[in-house]
Amino acid sequence: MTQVELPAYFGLGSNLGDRLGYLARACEMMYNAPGFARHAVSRVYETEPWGFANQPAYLNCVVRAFTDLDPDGLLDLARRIEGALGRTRSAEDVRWGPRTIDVDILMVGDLEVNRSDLTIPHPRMWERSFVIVPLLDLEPDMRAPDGRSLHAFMLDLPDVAGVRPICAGLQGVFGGAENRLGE
Ligand code: A4P
Ligand code: MG
Repeated sequence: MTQVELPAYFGLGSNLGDRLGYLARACEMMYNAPGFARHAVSRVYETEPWGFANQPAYLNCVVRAFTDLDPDGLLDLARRIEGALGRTRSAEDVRWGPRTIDVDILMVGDLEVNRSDLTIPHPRMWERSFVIVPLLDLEPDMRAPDGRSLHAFMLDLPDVAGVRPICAGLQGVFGGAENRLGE
């Protein structure tokens, strides 16, 4: 059976250590992972912390890649990247607290997943300027769930002024070439 390739969007965030280096290494791992093709990445933004204010500023970006992986394959990749880049989890962790790298699966085509360990689309993505602003770099024609253009939707987000582009640099990690599925 031929697998259908869907566009998958990942939100990457880092607010500890070499933040740009962690984002670049996460992109590199996505580029080298089997089952993905045609990677693209937004600009990198410095963003005010969301959810838990008393922590350093984040760098955020959004990656799009076409994939034939199923939701478990995507979650496994996200966890492998977090593990490889020194993300630790413990019972004392503050919710929405600091981390070397966070990999959230935002959307995968029109797929809907509602499980205890995985929700797609990511349930909080539409509240977050640090997701919507970079997503707009990749998908200027996308519509928000309320039918408005993503641009109009973004302008009404309360903390949009706290999201500032710092560089356009990470597309180079993808070599400018297409990475074919399964190769
Ligand atoms: N999980 C369920 N659905 C998903 C999904 N769509 N993608 C489960 C990825 N994981 C998903 O994740 C805990 C578990 O959620 C995963 O193991 C997986 O089984 P987590 O990263 O500890 O996140 P969380 O506590 O569930 O919350 P949430 O809402 O995902 O928080 P974030 O996004 O991880 O929050 N401020 C700025 N400016 N920029 C940021 O990047 N990030 C956070 C972290 C807080 N504030 C921020 C930022
Ligand atoms: Mg997360």
